Amino acid sequence: MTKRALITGITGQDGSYLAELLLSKGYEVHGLVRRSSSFNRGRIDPISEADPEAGKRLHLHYGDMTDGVSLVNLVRTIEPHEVYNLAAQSHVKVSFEMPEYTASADAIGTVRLLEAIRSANLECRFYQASTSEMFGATPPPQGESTAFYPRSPYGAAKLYAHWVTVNYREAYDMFAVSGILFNHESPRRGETFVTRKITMAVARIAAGLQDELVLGNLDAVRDWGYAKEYVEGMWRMLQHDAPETFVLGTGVGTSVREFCQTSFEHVGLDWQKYVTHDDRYERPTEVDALIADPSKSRDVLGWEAKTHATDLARLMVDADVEALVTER
Ligand code: NAP
Ligand code: G4F
Repeated sequence: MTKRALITGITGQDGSYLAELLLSKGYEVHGLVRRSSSFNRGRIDPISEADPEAGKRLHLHYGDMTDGVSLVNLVRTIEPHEVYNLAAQSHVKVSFEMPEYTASADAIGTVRLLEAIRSANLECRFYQASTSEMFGATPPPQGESTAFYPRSPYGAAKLYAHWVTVNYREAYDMFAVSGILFNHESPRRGETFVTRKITMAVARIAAGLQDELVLGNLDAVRDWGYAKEYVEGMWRMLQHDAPETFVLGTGVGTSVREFCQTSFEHVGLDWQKYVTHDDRYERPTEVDALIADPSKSRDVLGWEAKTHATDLARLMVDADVEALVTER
């Protein structure tokens, strides 16, 4: 039997890697896409171009996490065996500027989707893209039983989504899984997240196209892993024999400053000559340090991060250097 999966957020970093993974496993993949006045399929169009046969099993549908009717109709039409809820307003700083929209898309959007599945009476496994931002001010290491203390409207919205996922698991016996993922990056990372902002700037500075990189807090510590590896962890969570909550991370903390240093050094440059500071990139409340305790995922799912921050920075710089060469 061909398994059908529905991915919300398929046009994003994780959605595109997950779609590739599921197609490579023989799934029929359905993706929810938002209507946009400009092109927003740059991460997924190459999937069908690279493998037209797999592309025939990839289907895109318009919808929005803020529009419950579109979710109900989609779930009833597709009757998916697995739903991966990756769609979100995922930028922490932006969530301070758009708290209400962030809550609607990230928190209420999740319960809209869970209700769409429940009301359709489907035997369907559900994955919720939860985040280490939910730990916020609680010091590391952070694992499945660490107390939550979100520090942004994004973190608070995701915490609601996490708890409503756990509640639907307990109240309705749904196979609803919450994957609490620490930061994961890649050459497909959005350009306003700090790692990609740094690696793109490094490539441009090395090519003589830019002379400065303006950043905010350099002291923040994050547990940065490689997104391509993390989508395998999401899939494993839904293949496990019981619905649970799992943390994915590398277990290694790296500061923004260190990530900068590694990225600039990779092209033979001294970061201190190029990086300047502007308060506009600071947040009203910051999350100082996120470092995972990923032992449950290792022991139960056999999942382990292979790529850590140093190699990740180098592979992202290489990709951005290469992209500039191709562009020119
Ligand atoms: P991303 O690149 O920002 O992708 C977000 C996706 O959500 C995009 O496809 C976006 O569509 C879609 N989206 C946003 N608002 C929507 C709405 N109202 N209705 C429908 N779709 C909407 O995020 P990501 O890095 O791949 O992360 C995937 C998920 O994991 C997110 O939920 C994020 O919060 C969570 N997460 C990420 C990390 C990380 O480090 N990357 C860590 C923990 C958790 P457009 O392309 O049209 O904008
Ligand atoms: O790259 P960031 O914007 O990622 P952040 O806030 O950790 O959130 C990401 O990871 C979460 C998982 O923990 C996800 F849930 C979330 O969706 C997103 O993917 O910022 C990382 C750190 C922050 O401390 C920030 O203050 O970098 C600091 N930073 C310093 N200068 C900057 C900048 N961040 C951004 N985006 N831009 C700067 O110029």
